[in-house]
Amino acid sequence: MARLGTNTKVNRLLLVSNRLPITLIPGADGPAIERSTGGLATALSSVHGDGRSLWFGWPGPAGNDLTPEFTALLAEQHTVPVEISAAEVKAYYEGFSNGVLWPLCHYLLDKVRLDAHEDWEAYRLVNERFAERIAREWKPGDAVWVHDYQLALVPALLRQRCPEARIGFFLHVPFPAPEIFRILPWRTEVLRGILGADVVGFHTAQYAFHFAYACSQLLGLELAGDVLRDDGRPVRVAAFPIGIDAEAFATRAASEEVQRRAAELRAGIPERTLLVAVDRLDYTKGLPRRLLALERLLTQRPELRDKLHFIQLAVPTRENVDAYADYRRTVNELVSRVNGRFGTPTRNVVHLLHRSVDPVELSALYVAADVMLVTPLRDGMNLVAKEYAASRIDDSGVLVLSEFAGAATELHEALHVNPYDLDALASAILRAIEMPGDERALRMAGLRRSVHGGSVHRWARSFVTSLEESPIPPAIAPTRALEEAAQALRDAEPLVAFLDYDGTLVDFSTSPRTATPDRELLRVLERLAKRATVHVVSGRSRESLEDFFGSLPIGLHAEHGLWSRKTPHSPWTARLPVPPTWLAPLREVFEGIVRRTDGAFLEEKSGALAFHYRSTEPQLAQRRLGELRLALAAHPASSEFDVLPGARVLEVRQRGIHKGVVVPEVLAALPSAAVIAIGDDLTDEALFGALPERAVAVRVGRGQSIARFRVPGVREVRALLASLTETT
Ligand code: ADQ
Repeated sequence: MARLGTNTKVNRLLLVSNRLPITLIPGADGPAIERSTGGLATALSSVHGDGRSLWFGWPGPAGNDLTPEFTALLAEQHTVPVEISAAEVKAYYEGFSNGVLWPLCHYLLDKVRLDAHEDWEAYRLVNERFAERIAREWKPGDAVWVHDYQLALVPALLRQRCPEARIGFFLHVPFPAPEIFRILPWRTEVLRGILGADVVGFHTAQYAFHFAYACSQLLGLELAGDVLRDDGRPVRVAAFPIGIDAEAFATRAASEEVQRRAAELRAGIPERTLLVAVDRLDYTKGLPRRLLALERLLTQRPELRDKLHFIQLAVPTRENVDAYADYRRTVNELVSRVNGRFGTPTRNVVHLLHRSVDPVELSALYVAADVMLVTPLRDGMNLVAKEYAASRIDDSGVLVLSEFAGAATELHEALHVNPYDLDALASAILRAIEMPGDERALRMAGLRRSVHGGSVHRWARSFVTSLEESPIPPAIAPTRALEEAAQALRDAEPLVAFLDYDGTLVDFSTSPRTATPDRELLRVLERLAKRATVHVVSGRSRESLEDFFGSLPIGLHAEHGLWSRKTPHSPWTARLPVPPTWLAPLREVFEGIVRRTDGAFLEEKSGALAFHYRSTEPQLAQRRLGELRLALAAHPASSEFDVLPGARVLEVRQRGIHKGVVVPEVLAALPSAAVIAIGDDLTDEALFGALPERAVAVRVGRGQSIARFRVPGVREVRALLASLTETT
């Protein structure tokens, strides 16, 4: 696949975005299409258009009622329409995507609509429709690349339908700090949605870190290098900063037409310094503060009023969202205020052009501008900053750039500024105006090097390469072999079942206290106990297990086998003396560390201590873990306990205690019994390891395991257990 790199493991690339790069236009002379020249269309042009890719998205209102002519046009462009009704545009796009996720990702909390349950429903439904359409088209070997916040649920919804698909997700907006993201009532669903992907890309390493931290804090996942493990499946989380087609901007800037237009523009404002800003009229782009800073500068330096000319190009956007209409009013009022104070009868200082311009006009503005003001309050990347730099082919011009734009992490030679600090912003504008020519040239040369180095084509290819290199997730649907093994067990006599509890018989819940067995589970176990010897082997305390299963005729083993109660009403017995002598002194060590670790807590069992840190900031957690490990290694009784890392927990347990200790004891009384064992995490591997050769070991989920069989989740475990009690 030439345009997708040299790797031929990927067959086709399925691109997915809210809008298609074309809009269908019904007309009196027949149907037509309008091609989008927007950022995403340009960005993906290097991987779309050679016939080996398909693009899924909404082609505009005409796509909801396709004529045969439109269908043919769409197919010709290698696009697949996904219809979105007018009501859904309101709820899914304007209400949830742009009314909730957009302001949240840009840290503008006062604009987030939290009472958006109906809009969330529409968001979920439209995401399902996308997943459905893609699944219908997906074939083994195809890779899928989903774009942006409107479609955050698609990766997981698609993974349910096509477990073996390679799926990538790219977020074009910032991923906010976890403390901000946590506000979202649907935070878990959104994270889980994105985690359906194999590769998750962001513009900066900081956004990637925020995402990984949110997954750790809210879902208990751990980052190793740049990989998060979700149920054993690796999810690569990395920065892929988007670029522009710098060559194309440079060539257009040099063209005669652009040079002429730029010269005309300059001729109209002789002797003046031209300041330019180009934005969508979006409240994240910081237009009001830019105008306020200009007002402050002109107040401090009134002589500049005859020397400055500011063109603010603002493309109308999302005009049906309330916050945008208010914003437009604010901007208009500020422009009038500044012009009212500093304009002259013949000339205004600020010129607000409320429209989109064609590429030649845009390039002419870039070429003519002495100073470019890119001062968003928050921006995923910001392409305007890069386009300006690429257009300054004579190394002139100054870029004033917000430190809250992703582009600031790459464009070091710009004048970085905090747009919330009006004095700093006013000083940065002044410094740009007065910057000596040699400093301008030095800085601009650096900026141009940087934008030519990271082209948009390289961006698209590096993401696709990363996707191609991701391993194909193994299928974990119950197999025929497992069905046959279960069939054999159904007829076997006697039968012994060793069962883990959390993650195996019940789903994990955020609080261990709420993961109680439901009626269906109790019924399944009760029936199973009539035809098999059942043992629940868990890391939980005796009290919890007694509480859950005390009335059932089954064996219970608590704290990973330290305690056992083989039949109901018999006493619990411990395998080793409890509490161990090291428990009290180590508790003090643990408590000392927990006190200094926000979000961490200590769990104490009769023969074990556990340091839980899932709500702790990851770097702090790593530091404290280091301290704890050192203290444990140096402890005089260190040969009497094992240190066991788990999912965001470090446990210290009596040496020699693990789930496997239960197996020989139970089987001593039933040496030739058929055996089944089911578990979902690392501690269950010890159980599997102690089983006789003939046993049927079943791992829940995708994690590494020595078990011969797998099932995807709790539902399938229960079905498997129920099937063992069916009479043939
Ligand atoms: P946007 O928020 O749209 O993109 P930006 O990156 O600046 O922001 O891209 C805007 C594009 O529109 C630029 O290519 C620019 O040339 C063009 N444009 C703006 N005003 C125009 C006008 N008046 N006339 C013509 N063209 C105009 C989102 C994220 C960004 C991220 C991009 C890409 O919000 O942070 O950089 O996606 O990932």
